[in-house]
Amino acid sequence: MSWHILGAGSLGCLWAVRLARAGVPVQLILRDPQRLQAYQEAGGLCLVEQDQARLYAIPGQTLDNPEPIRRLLLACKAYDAEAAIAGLAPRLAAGAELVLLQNGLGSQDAVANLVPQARCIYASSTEGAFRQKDFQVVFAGHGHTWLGDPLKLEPPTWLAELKSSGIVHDWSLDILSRLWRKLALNCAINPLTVLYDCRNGGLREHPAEVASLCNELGELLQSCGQSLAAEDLHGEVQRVIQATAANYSSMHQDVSQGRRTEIAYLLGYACAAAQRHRLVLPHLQALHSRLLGHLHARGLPSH
Ligand code: NAD
Ligand code: KPL
Repeated sequence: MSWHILGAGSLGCLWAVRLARAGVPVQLILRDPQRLQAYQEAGGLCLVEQDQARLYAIPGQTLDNPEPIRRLLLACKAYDAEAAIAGLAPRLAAGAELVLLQNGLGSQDAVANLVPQARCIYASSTEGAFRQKDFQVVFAGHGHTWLGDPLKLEPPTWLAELKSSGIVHDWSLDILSRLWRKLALNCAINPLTVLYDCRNGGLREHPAEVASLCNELGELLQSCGQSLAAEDLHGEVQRVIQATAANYSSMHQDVSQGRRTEIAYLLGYACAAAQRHRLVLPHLQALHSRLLGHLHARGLPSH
């Protein structure tokens, strides 16, 4: 059975290439005929691994191609997910399965609500890839992907295909806990790196601020029924800061390159959840306001 992959960006390319070279049929979905033409002129997807670039001529098609979709990897940013699925919904076959690769929280439920006929599998990934130019992606960091379905514990039949493709993964029986934990880590680290314009390691100069944020995020996780995700959050944040000290966070990279951030699905989502639970989290809320101001001053969207 064929995989359709929407989003010829970093993670979309990384998945497409690995599936295709393991012999799994893949179709890449491009936004419109102009993008499809540009893709065809490029001759396919180029993946750079260990400084070696290789071109993979994976077939492409546009969003409005009539072919039914049974397995879809949604590999766009969280803020594009709902619109992308709205465009594809008429193509989803009965019993279609979707893998949602978006970081943060909020977009997955929005997508699942739009397509109740499909099975939505949520993913959380620590793999790293970036686009060097259109249709050329660098595999920058090996990592792990957790997949899970908040509504159904049974794993899908195609996990073996991921294994044979070298996509290191585990089936998670509590994917929401994984996504909340990652969201909390990202909220404790990424916005501060933007505001202090520093690498992750620069946050070692601001231990009190990091600790206050971790306390409040822990309180939020507890109130949201995510006590497992709250366990030793501060300890893990400190370990991540140490282990990734030389790196710029993904949000720092987005802002410094003038790209839209996923703030609404990270800190925005956390602050909205706090409000729903009537929690007063002054450090988290102040951080959100400062970050919104920072984005506004640079002409970047706040959603
Ligand atoms: P990206 O911006 O590199 O790629 C997204 C692609 O989707 C773009 O090419 C965009 O044009 C395309 N797209 C958006 N809407 C579309 C539509 N309607 N039709 C067709 N194409 C459409 O993004 P990415 O870095 O691959 O990130 C995807 C998600 O994975 C994000 O939520 C990100 O936070 C998460 N993530 C990324 C990495 C990484 O290393 N890149 C790691 C972990 C998690
Ligand atoms: O995931 C990250 C990111 O930069 O988005 C880390 C390295 C964990 C920092 O929050």
